[in-house]
Amino acid sequence: TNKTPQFKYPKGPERWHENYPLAKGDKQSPIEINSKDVKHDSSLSSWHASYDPGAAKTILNNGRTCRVVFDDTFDRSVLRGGPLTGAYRLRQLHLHWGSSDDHGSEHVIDGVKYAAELHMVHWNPKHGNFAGALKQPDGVAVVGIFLKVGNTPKPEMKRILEEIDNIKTKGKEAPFQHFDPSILFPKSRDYWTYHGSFTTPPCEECITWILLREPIEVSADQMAKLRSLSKNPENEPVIPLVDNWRPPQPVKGRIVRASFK
Ligand code: SG7
Ligand code: ZN
Repeated sequence: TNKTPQFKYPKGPERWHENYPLAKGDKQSPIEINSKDVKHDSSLSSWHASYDPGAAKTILNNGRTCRVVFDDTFDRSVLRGGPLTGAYRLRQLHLHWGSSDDHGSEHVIDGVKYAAELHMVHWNPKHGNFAGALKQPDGVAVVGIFLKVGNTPKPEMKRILEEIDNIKTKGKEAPFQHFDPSILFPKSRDYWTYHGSFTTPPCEECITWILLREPIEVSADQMAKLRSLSKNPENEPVIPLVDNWRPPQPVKGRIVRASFK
């Protein structure tokens, strides 16, 4: 029969290259960042997000992550500055997390794995549409924010976590309107930047990564809430949606630049 497979890429990340050769490319993500190898670049300016709360549309569980989708049909919510040329449109945000608080992030900083990593995905409208942008080295910009478990959790994460119960299983979607994702940014604008790829197949090498140095805090309860999502569709045996991160890939001579000393 031609039943649709349950997972698009059932094999682990170490075997993705068998079907997606780009996964063994020279500019793959995530990577491990060692502060001693980073190059401070005083020419790196600060980045600015100007987001329209009205652009938020829906929140969904696709069986691999929890994602908030934004209207990107015009320059409504945009990211500028930093390593970027021109304005990039916000398309979606999503998270990666672990099965316990001591791992879950994709990028690793000086050996530290955070409990989760939030990605805000933007694309360069000079390439016409998102699909076109994926084919260009300057096509996409992702802002990465680390989530760390602590005692002063960020109340701003509440809005997303409140919706978790409405999107428990794969394929569920709920309205998610009037939301300004810039409330999720940490205080400091300091960042690392490098050229890399999507962290899921086909792993296109089109991303300017902007990783924020300062993590935001979440509570252990908030992390547990995220882990209560399921990979399975409704009325099927429960498979917890956890450990949806790709491990660090070879740096292959790339230079990571820092906006700070
Ligand atoms: C998540 O990460 C999803 C994907 C995303 C992928 O699995 O949010 O989005 C969709 C539409 O499935 O892939 C093409 C794309 O945005 C990889 O994004 S990431 O490199 O920022 N982690
Ligand atoms: Zn991601």
